[in-house]
Amino acid sequence: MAKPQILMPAPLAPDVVAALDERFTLHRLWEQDDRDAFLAEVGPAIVGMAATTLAGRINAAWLDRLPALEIIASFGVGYDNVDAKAAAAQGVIVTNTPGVLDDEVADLAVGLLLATLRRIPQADAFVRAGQWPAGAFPLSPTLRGRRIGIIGLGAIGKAIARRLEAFGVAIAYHGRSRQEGVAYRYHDTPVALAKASDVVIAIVPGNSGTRHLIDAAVLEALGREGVLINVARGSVVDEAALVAALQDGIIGGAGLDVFEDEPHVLEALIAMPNVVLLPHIGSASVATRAAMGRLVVDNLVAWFDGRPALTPVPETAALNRR
Ligand code: NAP
Ligand code: 8YV
Repeated sequence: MAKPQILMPAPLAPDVVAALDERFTLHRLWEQDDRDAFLAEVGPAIVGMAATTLAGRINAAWLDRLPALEIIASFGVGYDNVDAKAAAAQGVIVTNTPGVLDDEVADLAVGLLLATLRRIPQADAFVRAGQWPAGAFPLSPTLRGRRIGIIGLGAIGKAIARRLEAFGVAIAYHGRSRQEGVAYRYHDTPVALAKASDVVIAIVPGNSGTRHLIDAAVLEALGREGVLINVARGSVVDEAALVAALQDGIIGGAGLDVFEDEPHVLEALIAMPNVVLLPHIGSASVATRAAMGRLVVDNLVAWFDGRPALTPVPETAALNRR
């Protein structure tokens, strides 16, 4: 029997490519000189896709070129790189990679928080620049006594909160609704949470409902000593308002793993001494990226073995029947 034909628009890790090569006929779009001509030729036979954020957004225009498509297996728990509603409308299942990266991203979020408050990267640069013999590194702000507000108390938000409990800090949260059985204090708006917090950590999905959820008003409410940590998506924070708030002393600092125009970071942010900048590495350990890659493969294998996909996104869950 002919193997199902899978399209990979942009490269995933070599072990993912190898696993898909073994089980499917894999088309590597990024290797094609004339991608339009290639898609016109193989598009009608494609039944599955292995997607990453590197491929740009998989939208209705993509779906039109792949009329036999059944499933898009996306690499990452956030799936803002795929128009899941358009996929659902065309009967295409979308899967993501939840569950296998929660602890890794939560570790990074806590590390970024400490790095931002205690100025760890700046202290490292100070030693390397040979400045220590000339005098001590300036004293930093502290995590002690801080109230932490988490925007998005989902799987990763809860993993962050569990870690922060061990640091002895007060924790509160905001989401669209209060969660049953959660002991942390709930605030029904981001502004109310920011007012009651000294640090705000964003860990919501990026979508039209969360775009610029953290705006000038939230930053104003966070206050002069306040710190923003964004490990969610760049679109969640109004970056222009953030730059203004940092420049004008409206908040005290920020730790950012994600940006509005990745991989481009505003020069204004790069120039600021009270900001720690990371290149979207929340899940980026060898082990966790491998687990995410395996889940991409496992979703495709399950579906083409005639079983339901393992981790469909909510928008397409109703289609996941075999
Ligand atoms: P999740 O379990 O689905 O949790 C998402 C949380 O966000 C839920 O608690 C949800 O609560 C809340 N939320 C959703 N829409 C909201 C809105 N409009 N306003 C306020 N809260 C809202 O997702 P997760 O696995 O924790 O991942 C969260 C996101 O983190 C991903 O989608 C991705 O964008 C980002 N992420 C980043 C990295 C990185 O490398 N930096 C790595 C992994 C994930 P309610 O439903 O109660 O509102
Ligand atoms: C990935 C992420 O780096 O899972 C997510 O939502 O942001 C990260 O784990 C990213 O999706 C890979 O492209």
